[in-house]
Amino acid sequence: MTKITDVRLRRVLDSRGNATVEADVATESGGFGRAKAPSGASTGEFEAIELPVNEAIAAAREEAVPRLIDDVFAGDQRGVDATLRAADGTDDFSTIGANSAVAISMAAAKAGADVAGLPLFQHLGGTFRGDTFPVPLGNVIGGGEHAADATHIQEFLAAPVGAPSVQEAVFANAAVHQAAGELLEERGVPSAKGDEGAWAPAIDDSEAFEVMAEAVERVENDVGFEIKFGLDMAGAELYDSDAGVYQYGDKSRDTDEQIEYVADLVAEYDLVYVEDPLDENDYEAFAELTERVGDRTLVCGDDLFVTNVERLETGIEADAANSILVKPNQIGTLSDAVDAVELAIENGYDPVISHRSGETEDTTIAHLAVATDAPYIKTGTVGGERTAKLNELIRIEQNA
Ligand code: 2PG
Ligand code: MG
Repeated sequence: MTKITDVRLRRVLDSRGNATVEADVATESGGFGRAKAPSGASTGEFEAIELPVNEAIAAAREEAVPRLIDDVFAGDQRGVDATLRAADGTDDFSTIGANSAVAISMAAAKAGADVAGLPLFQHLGGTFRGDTFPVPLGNVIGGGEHAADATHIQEFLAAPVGAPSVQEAVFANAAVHQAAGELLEERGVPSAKGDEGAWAPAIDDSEAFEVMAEAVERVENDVGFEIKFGLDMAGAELYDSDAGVYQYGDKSRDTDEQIEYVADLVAEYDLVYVEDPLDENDYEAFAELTERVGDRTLVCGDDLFVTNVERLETGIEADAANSILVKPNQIGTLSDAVDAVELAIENGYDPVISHRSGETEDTTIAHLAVATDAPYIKTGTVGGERTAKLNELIRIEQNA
C-alpha cells in the first residue's frame, strides 16, 4: 500500500448548473483518483450536511487534507474514512461538509484501486464479490421537488426485473422513457424534462400511472422479458406536519388514507418498488404499510434512513421497511455507505444504491452497486450524468 501524498479540491459544475466539490487524490507510487460529490433537492431532514462549496473546500483543506497527507494509505478505505470523521469531529460532517468528505472518500477509493491495478468495484468488493448485477430503476416520469408544475409523486420508475443482462435492462428503461414520451405526445401533453431527465408533464398522478403502465406494457411486449414499475413518492415532501396530512395539490390524505392509497396502488399496478411512501419521521406508518404490502413489493426508506446505520437499526427494530436507499453523500463516506448496505443485507433488507437529482459524470455508484452485490441501482434513464453510470455498468458487465 502506498501513502496519500496529495489531495486537491476544486469547485466544478453539477448537472443543475450548481457548484460541487471535486477531489483529486494522489499517492506516492503515482496512483491517482478523482471524484465529485452529487447533491440532492428532496433532501432528508437527517442527512449529513452539505456546506456551500467554497466553505466546504476551505474547511476540508484546513482540517482534513493535512491529516491525510503522508499519513494514510490510499488502499485503506476504512483508514481514509476514519481520518475524515476524526478531522471533522461531528456526526453529520458539518465542519468540512459531507460534499467535501464524500468527494475525498470516493477519490481515495479510486486512487486505491489505481494503485492495486484493479477496477474500482473489485477493489471495493474483493475477490468474492461483484458477480451479480443490479437491476437499474429508471426514472421515466416525475415531478415533486425535481420539476415545477408536474406530478406530485416525485418519480415513476421502470424496473426491468426480467432482463437477462444489465445492458438489456438499461436499454429497456430507455425504451420505456421513449414510449412514455410518445404517449404524452399522443395525448397532446407537452413535456419538458425534470432534473433527472424524466418527463415532467403537467398531468395529475393518475394520468401518469396510465401513461407509465402503457409504456411499460409496450416495451415489455417488444423485448419479451418482464418489466414492472415502482415509485419514489418522496413522502416527506408531500407531508404537511402542521396539518398532519399528505398534500397532493388541493387534495389531502391523512396518514391512514395515505397507507390505504399506497396499498391500493401496489395492488392495482403491481408495483415492485415504493420509496418513501410516508414521512421521514413516521416509522410506525411505514411499518403498517410494510405489514400490508411488504410481501409483494419493496418498501424502501430513503429520507427515512438517510444511509445511516442508527436510523436503519431503528427501522429494523420497528419492521418499518424491507429496503434501504443508499446514497454515499447522505452519510459522507464510502465506509459508512457500505456499513449500511451490510446491515441491510444481514437483516433481509434489499439495498438500492442511488444517485442524487444533482449529479456529475462520476461513476462511483455503479462500482459500489456491483461491489456490494446490491440487487438494485437507481441512477436515471437518460442524460449524460445518468448514462455515465449506466454505461459504466455495461462496461463492468462486459469486463471492459
Ligand atoms: C431521491 C433522490 C434521487 P434527491 O429522492 O431519491 O432520485 O432525489 O437527490 O433530490 O434527494
Ligand atoms: Mg427518494
